[in-house]
Amino acid sequence: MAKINVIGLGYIGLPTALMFASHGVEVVGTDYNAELVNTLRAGKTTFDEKGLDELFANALECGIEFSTDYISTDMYIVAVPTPYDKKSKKIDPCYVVAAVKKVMEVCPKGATVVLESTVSPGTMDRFVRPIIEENGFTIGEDINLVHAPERIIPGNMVYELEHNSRTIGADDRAIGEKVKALYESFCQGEIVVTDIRTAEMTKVVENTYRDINIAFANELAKICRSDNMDVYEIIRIANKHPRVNILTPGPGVGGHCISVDPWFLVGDYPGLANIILAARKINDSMPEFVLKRISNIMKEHGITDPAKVGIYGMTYKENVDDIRESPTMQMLECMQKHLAHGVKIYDPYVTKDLADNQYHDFDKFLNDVEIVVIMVGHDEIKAADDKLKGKIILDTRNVCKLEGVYKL
Ligand code: SAJ
Repeated sequence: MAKINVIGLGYIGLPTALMFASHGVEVVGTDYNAELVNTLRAGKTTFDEKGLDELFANALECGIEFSTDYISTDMYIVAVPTPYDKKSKKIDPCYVVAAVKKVMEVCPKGATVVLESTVSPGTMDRFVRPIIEENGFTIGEDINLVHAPERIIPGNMVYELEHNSRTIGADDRAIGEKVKALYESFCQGEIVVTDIRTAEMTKVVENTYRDINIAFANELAKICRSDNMDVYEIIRIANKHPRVNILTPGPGVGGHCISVDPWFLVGDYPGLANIILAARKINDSMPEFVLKRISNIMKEHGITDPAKVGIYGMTYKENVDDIRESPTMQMLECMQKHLAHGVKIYDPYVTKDLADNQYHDFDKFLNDVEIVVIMVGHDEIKAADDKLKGKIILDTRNVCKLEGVYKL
């Protein structure tokens, strides 16, 4: 079995490295963040994820190593963030570029560089190939290039790593098949081999499809709110049709994937990516929509003091600890603009102080507020109907079963 160097030990790189290591592949995981590497070396995982601790223990037993150094080997898997530039909406490839440059410093001839990070179509051609060539390597002869975008969903990563289908994009079919065989060490799903540009576009399309579907649900929520219809009941019934599958409305779309990747297409294909842009705008408008709902509910109950409002949930979705692009954080920003200071906030998964008036105790939080705004449907709040009795509740996730709850 090959020895691989996984570059980037975040939400994707770490579980992937652990999975390879647990299935007979010799793995060194590399990250430039020394604190993160030290934590892993001390035997601790760096984020909450179902099954991750067990997988970590297994990988340690199998000999996985962690380092801030890149190592010389014949297979690299790069899983670093790919943000977008807020102004141009185009991909910001700085982390990918930095990682590939570092790989070039240590890799021997014949090595394969696999990029797992999601990138806009053409990124490999525009940004990655030139780095390899600038280092005197001929692609296809000295270095093989592969794009194998990840597809795992936070909250169910370990299961999905083993069971999802995957895409492998390569210039050369034989190299694609070689990398496919490596992933088959743990992946039981179908692995499709294609070219790099198709793999790049396919991944972005998958997340964009989901963003558009959620935007449709969110737009329906707004229409239904304006004319007093129950959006959840309507979607529930519509979805009984064998060819309808509408997703669930919510307070916005967060995370580092669905709320980011569609922008790549908007940035690169202005004038063509129209539905995609509209969907992004609808989803980004949801935190402000929730804010208006809060303000109307306060008026209805004669409440003027924002300190009586408690926001439940800061993460971008349920049962994860990731707050990137989270609707709650977007709403807090909006509140600052409207000078609605004083609201209280709590999330069982967020232990660091990230906002004013943040609580770390659920009961204390509930005790101190009159209105509870459910922004995230963590298991904790789903099981808390008894504790919520007597509160005014705005449930943006449709998880509370009590009577008289306000919905989106
Ligand atoms: N959301 C809704 N309504 C829904 C579903 C989601 O409002 O019906 C919201 C969530 O609350 C969250 C956001 O959308 O704020 C995104 O969450 P998600 O669970 O839909 O997706 P991610 O971002 O956690 O993971 C996605 C997945 N992509 C697809 O399902 C097509 C995952 O498979 C990808 O691997 C991941 O992006 C990624 O890394 O690209």
